[in-house]
Amino acid sequence: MATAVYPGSFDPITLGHLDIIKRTAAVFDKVIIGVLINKAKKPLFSIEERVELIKEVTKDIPNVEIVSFNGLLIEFSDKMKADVIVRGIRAVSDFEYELMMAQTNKQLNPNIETMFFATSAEYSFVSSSMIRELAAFDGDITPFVPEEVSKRVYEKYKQS
Ligand code: COD
Repeated sequence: MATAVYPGSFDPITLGHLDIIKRTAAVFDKVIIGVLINKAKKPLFSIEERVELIKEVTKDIPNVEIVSFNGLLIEFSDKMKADVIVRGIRAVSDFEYELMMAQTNKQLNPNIETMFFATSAEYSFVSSSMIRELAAFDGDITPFVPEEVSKRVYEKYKQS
């Protein structure tokens, strides 16, 4: 049984993330979505809110599990008994950081491979930071995130 960890901040989850999750779930027996707790800057959504949103938008994918984590990704992946860490690549600009991370993680634990999924063309420019910025200025984020997520993002900015 092959298990993949798909880690990220998911602040918030976008259709780009969801596309990678669906494609990973089609290849691996089990996908653990690892949601990072400790971020240097304050996230828009708390860890509980991010996990809840991911649960909601992945509820129809049976082999997905959502787990929050703190500390090193490679240690979390080992604890989850993962075979592979999955990352999405949108552009060459993603590649340098991803390569460094993959090589560091391989050095720390040679038993866990990193695999890259190329973004689907329609989501190649979609990122959580772009969603937050658009929403902060009341731009239309509905083409880029699941409906439940767009509602929650707009609510957040109305509250602040
Ligand atoms: N299309 C395809 N892929 C996408 C898209 C899109 N539109 N948007 C995002 N993705 C991919 C990203 O490339 C990434 O692979 C993944 O989805 C998650 O993205 P984010 O932005 O939510 O999350 P990141 O990249 O900020 O997550 C970083 C980690 C939490 C994985 C990282 O900081 C980490 O592992 N931290 C723990 C400490 C650690 O171990 N550090 C690494 C030491 S080498």
